[in-house]
Amino acid sequence: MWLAFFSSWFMCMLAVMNKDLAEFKDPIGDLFAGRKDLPFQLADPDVEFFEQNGYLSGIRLLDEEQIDILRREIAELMHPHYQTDQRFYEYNTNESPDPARRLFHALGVWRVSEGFHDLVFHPTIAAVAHRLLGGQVRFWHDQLFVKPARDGAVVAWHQDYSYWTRTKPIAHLTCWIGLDDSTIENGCVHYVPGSHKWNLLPRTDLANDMDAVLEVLTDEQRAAFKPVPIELKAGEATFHHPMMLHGSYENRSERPRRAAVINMFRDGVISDTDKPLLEGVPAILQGTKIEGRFFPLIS
Ligand SMILES: O=C(O)CCC(=O)C(=O)O
Repeated sequence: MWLAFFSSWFMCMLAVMNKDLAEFKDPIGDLFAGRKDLPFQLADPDVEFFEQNGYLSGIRLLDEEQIDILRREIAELMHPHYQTDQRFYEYNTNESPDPARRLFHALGVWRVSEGFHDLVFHPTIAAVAHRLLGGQVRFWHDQLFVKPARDGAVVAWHQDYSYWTRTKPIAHLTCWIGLDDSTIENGCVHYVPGSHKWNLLPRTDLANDMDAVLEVLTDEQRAAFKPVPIELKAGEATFHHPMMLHGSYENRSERPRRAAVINMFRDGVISDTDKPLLEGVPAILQGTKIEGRFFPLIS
């Protein structure tokens, strides 16, 4: 009898543990509930800076307690038993081809873990995105990037839209959130200011040769290739344009560099393929607006 009880309890726990949090189109808890009477507002010079340079950084999103909760969830999410979990759109324990240099990279975390689910609906992210995109905003997908201490791999120079050409028009935005202080030494993100006005560059391996894409730059682009490091305190965010050329070098420090990313687009963006837009998500026919429970409105 005990065995039967234990096994039905265990199955029940498994069902709860494997719940798809995409069913919730609003925050589940109140971890990131902002003050409704005092919504975050960008100043006009910030918007002008973004339009000119393609990024805006140093926006505080998280306090110590929130960072702590998300760090604990990351530690759990990195357990290899998640490798076969169908809720992830992608799950790479190491995206680098070099086993000595590690980059943990996962997409779809919001469907698995409550803190990361609710982060999608963070009121400051929604307010900034609404202003920069000039309209209502939908969640596209999330990402976790973890570079362990000392041996983190690079994230090669790339434009996010080179991964998203199956959606159009270009009306996307990325919010990168540091869960550790990110510095030049531990592999912070670098941007090439102004590169969001360049043409679409080809896609190269994400965690292999840092400079692979530079070979195709025009002379003019090469002259303008002046990367700036985006050093941030844990809990601060940086937003960038989908055509911004960016990347990050290896982690040479004694501490990890963990980051969460929320990718978004303006409501009205359509699918440009009949194939699933994300692994395991029902296809949205080419020419049809992207919406539904996997792409909730966040502002
Ligand atoms: O975390 C990193 O180093 C890279 C992040 C990135 O490529 C992105 O946010 O689009």
